[in-house]
Amino acid sequence: MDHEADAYRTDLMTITRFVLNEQSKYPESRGDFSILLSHIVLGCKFVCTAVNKAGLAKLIGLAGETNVQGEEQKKLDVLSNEVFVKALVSSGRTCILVSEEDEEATFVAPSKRGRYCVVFDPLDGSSNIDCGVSIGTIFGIYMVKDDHEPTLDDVMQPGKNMLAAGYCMYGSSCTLVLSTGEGVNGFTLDPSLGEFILTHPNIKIPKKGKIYSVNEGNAKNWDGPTAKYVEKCKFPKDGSSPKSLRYIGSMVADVHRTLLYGGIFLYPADKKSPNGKLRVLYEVFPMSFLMEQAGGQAFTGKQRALDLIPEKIHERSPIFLGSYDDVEEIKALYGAEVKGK
Ligand code: FDP
Repeated sequence: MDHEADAYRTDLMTITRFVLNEQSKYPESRGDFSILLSHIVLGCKFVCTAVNKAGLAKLIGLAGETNVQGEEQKKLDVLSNEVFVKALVSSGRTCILVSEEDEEATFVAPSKRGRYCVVFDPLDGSSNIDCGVSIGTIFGIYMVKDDHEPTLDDVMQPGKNMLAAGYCMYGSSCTLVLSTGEGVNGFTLDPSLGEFILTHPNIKIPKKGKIYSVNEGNAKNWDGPTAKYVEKCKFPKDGSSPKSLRYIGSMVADVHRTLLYGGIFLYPADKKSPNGKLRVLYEVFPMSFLMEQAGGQAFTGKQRALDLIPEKIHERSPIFLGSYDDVEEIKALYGAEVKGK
């Protein structure tokens, strides 16, 4: 890469410009989606700043869990949730919000209501906050079915009905990855401009990867196909090299690496958690949507992940997602088990 030329680049494709360009392809569009997205972007910028300051804020808070103004410090995930809920409601473009942090869905008051439903995890991987590991926000966007009073059915739709999905990773840089159903694009926050700039256009996941990513501490409780698959990754019998293991334990970071480098990310079912750990609406669906849009696959152990129809807003599902060929292998192992029964 020509870093010097890069530093003087003058034609910057910001996320706003990118989305407006996309919008201009649809003359009938009223710009509602662009407005909604600008509110999501604002939430991401706020959380990015808060995450960057978290270590410092904690040090200040050590004097007695209160900040300099004498107010009690809010936990970062609670704070992030408040920021996103307020930004989304004030956009005037949403009608139902489902957040990982809130037990019940939020129905937006009629005076501020729009046509979009947003499902999100404001700060995923939050058990990693205190040690400075990358964490992120994940979101998916649906549109209400018809002109009717919004109900929970509007969000209990299969992931394939999402209009858009994305995540923002708060890591060594702040990266927002977005798909509106026409490929996947990545934007990096330029802190001096306060703008997300297109840095990863048209992301395609390698067809096959060299990395597997799973919490192997759960291996004792895995089912046959998952155990066989991981064994194959470590001791391939076809003469290929073993895969490397990388597991951060923060979904956004593990999925981001998988998207860029290829390979497979697994959070399978096990004897203790028959539905796995990850949540369908705001973890499994958005990440599966992005994987498919990048040319990969996402599978639950039984079906294409995006075909699942959730019955509860915080439902969980096992998930295997990543490079097309790697997911094919795990599908074959589950398929063979079904045939053998
Ligand atoms: P966390 O518990 O830190 O919030 O679903 C949340 C999640 O992190 C994911 O981000 C991550 O992939 C997964 O849980 C990690 O779970 P394990 O600790 O069981 O591996």
